[in-house]
Amino acid sequence: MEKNKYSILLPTYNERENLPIIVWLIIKCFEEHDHDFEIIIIDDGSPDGTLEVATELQKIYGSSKIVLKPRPSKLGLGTAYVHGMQHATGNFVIIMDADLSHHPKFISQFIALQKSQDLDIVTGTRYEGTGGVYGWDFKRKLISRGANFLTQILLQPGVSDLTGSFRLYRKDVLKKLVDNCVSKGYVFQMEMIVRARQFNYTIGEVPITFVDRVYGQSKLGGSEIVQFVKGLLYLFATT
Ligand SMILES: Nc1nc2c(ncn2[C@@H]2O[C@H](COP(=O)(O)OP(=O)(O)O)[C@@H](O)[C@H]2O)c(=O)[nH]1
Ligand SMILES: [Mg+2]
Repeated sequence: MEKNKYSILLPTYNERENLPIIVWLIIKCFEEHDHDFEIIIIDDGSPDGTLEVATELQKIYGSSKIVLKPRPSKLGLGTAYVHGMQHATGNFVIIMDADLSHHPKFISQFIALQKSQDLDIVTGTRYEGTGGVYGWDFKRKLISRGANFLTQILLQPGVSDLTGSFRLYRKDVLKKLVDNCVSKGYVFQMEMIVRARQFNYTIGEVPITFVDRVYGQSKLGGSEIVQFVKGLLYLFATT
């Protein structure tokens, strides 16, 4: 049997403090479990010099492990994933935030679950079992819960965390989903799961703890919430 390779997509915007730590943790996780991997960093011209830090990391760990696919300016998270995916050489793709909200220690559980049930997608969940959210204020928790609750009612996707962005995909499955997704921004994560259900892909869930970023600023704003509701209603009307 051919060995699996995992391509980890790390989109970054102003993550110079977080990047060395997350990269170190990812590498530690993969070396412990002897999985083949590459980390693809998609930096969107971060003014804080994240790309220079990434270049240093590439010198340390080598260009087969750290792949740099920068873009000149902040073009958004959705297209950052697409851009990264186009350069992925693994047969599996892992998507996660670079701000340490997603701990790489969960990746081995994602991989084990995928293998045990031959799944197409494994998604982290903050809303099942031992999963949880730490460091968010009441408003942010309410928004996330509300978005998940609304989506559960309208679309019944059968997955407990629809807005999370810590996931593992078979690469061909991810490609098919991306080709069929219409939304951009935060609603994109939810649409991916809804489309996956449409195509009858198998989805597993691993409880994760999500810890709010310590360094830097979140990019969630009011316009993202409006976009989410619009996208949700669009999917409700069309699927
Ligand atoms: N390449 C790229 N990365 C982005 C962009 N916006 C956010 N990110 C990264 O995407 C991840 C999630 O963003 P974040 O602001 O933490 O979102 P939040 O956790 O939902 O508040 C982090 O690793 C960010 O650095 C963008 O426009 N381009
Ligand atoms: Mg974050």
